[in-house]
Amino acid sequence: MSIPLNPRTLAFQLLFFISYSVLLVTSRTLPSISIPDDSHSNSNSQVFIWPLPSNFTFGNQTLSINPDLSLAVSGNGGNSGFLADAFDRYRRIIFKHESKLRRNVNVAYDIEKISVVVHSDDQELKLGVDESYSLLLGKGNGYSIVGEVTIEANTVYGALRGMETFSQLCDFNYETKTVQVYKAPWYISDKPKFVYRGLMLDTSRHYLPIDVIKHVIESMSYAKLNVFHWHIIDEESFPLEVPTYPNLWKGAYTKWERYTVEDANEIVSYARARGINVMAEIDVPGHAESWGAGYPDLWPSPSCREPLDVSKNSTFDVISGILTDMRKIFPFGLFHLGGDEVNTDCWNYTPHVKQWLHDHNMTTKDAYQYFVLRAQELAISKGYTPVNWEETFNTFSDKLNPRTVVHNWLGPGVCPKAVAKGFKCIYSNQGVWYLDHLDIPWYEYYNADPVEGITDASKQELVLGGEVCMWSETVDASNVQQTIWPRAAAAAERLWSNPESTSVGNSTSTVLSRYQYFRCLLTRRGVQAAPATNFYARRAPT
Ligand code: CP6
Repeated sequence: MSIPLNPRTLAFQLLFFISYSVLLVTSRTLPSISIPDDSHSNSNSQVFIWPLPSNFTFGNQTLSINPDLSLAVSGNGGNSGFLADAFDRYRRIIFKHESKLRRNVNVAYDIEKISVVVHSDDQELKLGVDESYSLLLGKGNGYSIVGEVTIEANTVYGALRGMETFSQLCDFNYETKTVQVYKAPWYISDKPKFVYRGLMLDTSRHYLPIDVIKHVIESMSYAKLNVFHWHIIDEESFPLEVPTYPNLWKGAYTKWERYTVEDANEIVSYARARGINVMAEIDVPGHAESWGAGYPDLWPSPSCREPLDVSKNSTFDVISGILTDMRKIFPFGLFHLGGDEVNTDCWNYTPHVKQWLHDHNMTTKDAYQYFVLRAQELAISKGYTPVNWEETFNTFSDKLNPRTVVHNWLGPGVCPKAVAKGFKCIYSNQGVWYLDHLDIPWYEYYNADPVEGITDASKQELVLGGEVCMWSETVDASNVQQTIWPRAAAAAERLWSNPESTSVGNSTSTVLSRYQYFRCLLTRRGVQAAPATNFYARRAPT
């Protein structure tokens, strides 16, 4: 045995000594750990885990996994079906080749069991929930309990991320007909860079069936994204059932293209099982024409159908009723109130609104601010933290509720300004993270920096993370997945790993081949991800 001289490696391995001591408390006697001669740390050798873990070492063993791999959960957080369900999903992924597997009773497998240790029994999913985990996978020699892979996490959500990583290490070997892990032993200690790693989906321009939404959410979990921003409603259609105002979904395209409350509940619990928060959006006062199909009074007039009528209290009663209903469906702390692209011109041309503006001594800009702030107060009164598109900040920043999360989209500039004023910010610069812009190549997604232009560390912390946006004017069930993937994955690695290198174009970079590998992983898992680039994928790595 020899100890590598690299101090960083050494520190990391010490870390594992410590986590081993913790493990000792919860499990049985462990052999004393020894450091392999052949371990590599973040070295130039290719590592096909996406997004890349923050810390890892690996070796050069190939280990086989028993197709009847068993799960043992322990720790305070081990007493629920949550991880058993997750493991069942991952089992289906890892042993997808079940029918081709060679099951031989005489074969001894290297890895028989997955042990998951979860320290906290708090299963509340919220922004900033601890998603860190460590993963040990090896055989004998003190790498791990013999014949086990161990995942240790503070929360079930960290354990989920660890299971995802484990599933990415597993590979079906077509010669031996077994599932194998290459480059063992693995020591991984991982945590996300940003707490908010989102994907927005618009279900107003084109309706998306529940199963398609679920498939998008499932695929998000492969890239460790954790916020599904559901832009449910827009000017074109109002597909959601709102019990308090049952005519609102008359604004749906057809009676079939609608989401019931049960559908929405199902989306939320499906996402939660994958560690994904659902942030709903009710975009006001612009982008809301469809509301008037059921309640025409919300329109200032038949010829002025948006922004919503600012002059009537009943407009805010409807918003309040919607938010009360939403609170029962969407437990996530953030709620998106839109506020983007508001053209107030026709308020001025509508006599009763013009009169109201005059009576209140307001310009249309004042009224826009009044509308947004009143909607924010309603959201806050229901227990939500409001999120608004950046125009609200750009137009009246000093007046926004200080709890507002500013959602960037119009280029790179707003987060530095927002955090300088103490606001939290989400980065979605349309120049690099708008998925409907088909001409943005993957490396622009990869190279984007949510904290660009912010040098002060305490200000950088106000950038919660970022989100890629899938507006659906040109996508529906037929092409949504291949428009999202694989480019959303490039942003996902930026948000999870935030690798120092942004030079994906240079010849020593391993990012492109890792990216292509992840794209293939998506397609193997049934996600219709588009080809990564305009040339062919390289030969599969071994
Ligand atoms: N819908 C809503 C949209 C867009 C926005 N809000 C949008 C604007 C410009 C581009 C893409 C999408 N379609 N409600 C902006 C936040 Cl290029």
